[in-house]
Amino acid sequence: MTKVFESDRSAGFGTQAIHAGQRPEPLAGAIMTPVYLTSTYVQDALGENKGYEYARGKNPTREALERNVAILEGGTHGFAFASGVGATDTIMKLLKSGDHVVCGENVYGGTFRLIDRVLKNFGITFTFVDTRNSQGISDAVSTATRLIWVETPTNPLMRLTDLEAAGQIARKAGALLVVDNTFASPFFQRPLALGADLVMHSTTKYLNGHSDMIGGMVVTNRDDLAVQMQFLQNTGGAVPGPMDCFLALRGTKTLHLRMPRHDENGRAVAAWLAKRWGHERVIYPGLESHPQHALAKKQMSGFGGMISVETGSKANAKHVLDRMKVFSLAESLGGVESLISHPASMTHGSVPADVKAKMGLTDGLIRLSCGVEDVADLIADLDQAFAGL
Ligand code: P1T
Repeated sequence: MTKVFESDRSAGFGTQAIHAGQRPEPLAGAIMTPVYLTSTYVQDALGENKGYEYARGKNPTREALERNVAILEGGTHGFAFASGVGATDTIMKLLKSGDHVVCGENVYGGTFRLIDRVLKNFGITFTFVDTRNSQGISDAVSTATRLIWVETPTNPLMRLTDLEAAGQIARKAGALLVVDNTFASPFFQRPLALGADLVMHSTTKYLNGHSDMIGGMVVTNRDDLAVQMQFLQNTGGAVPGPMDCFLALRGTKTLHLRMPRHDENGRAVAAWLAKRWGHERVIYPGLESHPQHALAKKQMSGFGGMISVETGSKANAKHVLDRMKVFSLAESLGGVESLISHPASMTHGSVPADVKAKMGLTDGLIRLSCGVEDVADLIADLDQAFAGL
């Protein structure tokens, strides 16, 4: 099981981002954690080994990443997965037939698809609620509820859940609170400190930050859950390869440098869009016009680079998307380069039309992931793309 080095806890976030979970490699002192490309480990004698038996169970590169992200999230144990969805799938295997889950109605489309097309077939029931309203979460809880799943801010509607309130509801219900912290990253939001039992990430996004791998992560500070996650990680086997772990680990070393720039660009682009297109059509928790701006300021230390814009129609969305030059039209987010997407047909393409309509995800919505380029270029790009609208 990958437990953090306790000595890493005392440092500041930037020092932790660069060093936590890593020690100079013992053979030559290499400062970078080696990529342990191996499937197995030679044993000293029958029943005697160096703590490593087979690489599905443990890999030193993976362990360094797991410790690093666990520390950044303020947790004690980390578990890396082959994708964010793989992490979600593994968390759901903590459940059994008959269990009930309260889930945010607006979650990543792949999370919804996993629930709707796969997990429902295993006798687990789900109630989808608008988790902006804590009372709604509470009302959905039943005696069978074992897990509350929230994304905050949500993908793509940028809605927030009051994590302290959700944590209290979960504790009262004897259920686990799981928070998908992908959009905020641990630099801006630490769900474990606010009452979450498990934090989940698509490592693919801000943690890696360079759009060159797919990965997932789960962090907890509960020893009992860590034992179960370790068992499920090894037993389910959705583990990342060591090269992807190396890339993610290299990415986290600059998380504290990248996030303030994503945030700075996000704020400037959101302010420009609000002026150009109308405050009510620009969804960014950092804008005072965002209905949950006060909560965002309370539980997040920054707002990041994700912005959604209601263009009013699919034709308007297409007008903008087809003209972007610096922003690339692509799925994903959180990389150094700016991306733009059409959630209704891309990330949330597998969500049925009536479900999208209920949560307010329209064909006119576009989503921006502001990268770390020069903000003047991002705004100029939007200016030319919105021309004519
Ligand atoms: O793509 P993967 O690493 O499997 O992560 C899934 C996932 C989980 N949670 C959130 C909040 C996510 O945004 C994602 C992946 N999202 C995209 C690919 C996207 O463009 O929104």
